[in-house]
Amino acid sequence: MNNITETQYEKIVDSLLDAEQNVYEISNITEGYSNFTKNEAYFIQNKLLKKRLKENNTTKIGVKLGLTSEAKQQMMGVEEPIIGDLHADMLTYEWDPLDCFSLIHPKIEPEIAFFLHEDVQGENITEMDILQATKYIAPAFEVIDSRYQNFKFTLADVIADNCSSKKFVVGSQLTLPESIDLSNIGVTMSKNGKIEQTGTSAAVLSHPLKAMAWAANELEKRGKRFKKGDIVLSGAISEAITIGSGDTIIANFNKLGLVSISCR
Ligand code: OOG
Ligand code: MG
Repeated sequence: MNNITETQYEKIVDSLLDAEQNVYEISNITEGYSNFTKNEAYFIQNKLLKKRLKENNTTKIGVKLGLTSEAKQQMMGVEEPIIGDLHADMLTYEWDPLDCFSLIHPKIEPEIAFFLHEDVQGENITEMDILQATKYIAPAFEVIDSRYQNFKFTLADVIADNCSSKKFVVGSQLTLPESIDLSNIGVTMSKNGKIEQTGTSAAVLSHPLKAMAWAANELEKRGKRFKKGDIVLSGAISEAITIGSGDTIIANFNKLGLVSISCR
């Protein structure tokens, strides 16, 4: 334990929020505080989210899972995913170009979004429980924009930074979750007409519903939960790609349709 004082926690939160708001990179928090635990990281994340809601005058509209793909976990040397919140001011629309000048070093990744029409609560939440609570699924993009230098961080750093979340876009085609096999949805992601990444939903903890059930149980342990009305991003299906001004990115999901965004 680092025995971080209340004042130090506040300084950390302020530095993360200021980096996001004023678009610059900061050093990893773990450089100043070694042996930073996962619990301390979620404690900072909670404080950051509370302050962000207030300063940006926004609301929580969902949850994001991260590092659900084995490839990403291996890269980070971790064995479990991470969870953050989505705020209303992070939602952007396909027809509204993304302002890349307000972003630090953005990357984009394809994900399956879940729209929940019931709270998910209780012990040992199953994939079936998630399916029941899901009204629709849709193709989505997450724009991640780590506040850390060169997009480099430890697990504790990225959790504290609300898991690099910045923006997200949901495609307009909605699908009933029970109408398709979610275990193997192929995705191709192109930038300016050239395919840059391909993947399958099997990369998301072998099945997105498994990732969702894991997250619901993990949230429960920390006094949070999936709520009726939440949009949940279930984790990247392929590696993220760098985006910048002038780029148009399209992801084509087998059976689920398309999602696209342009950057100005
Ligand atoms: C961490 C966030 C990862 C995902 O879907 O795997 C994430 C990062 O790579 O910056 O959002
Ligand atoms: Mg993501």
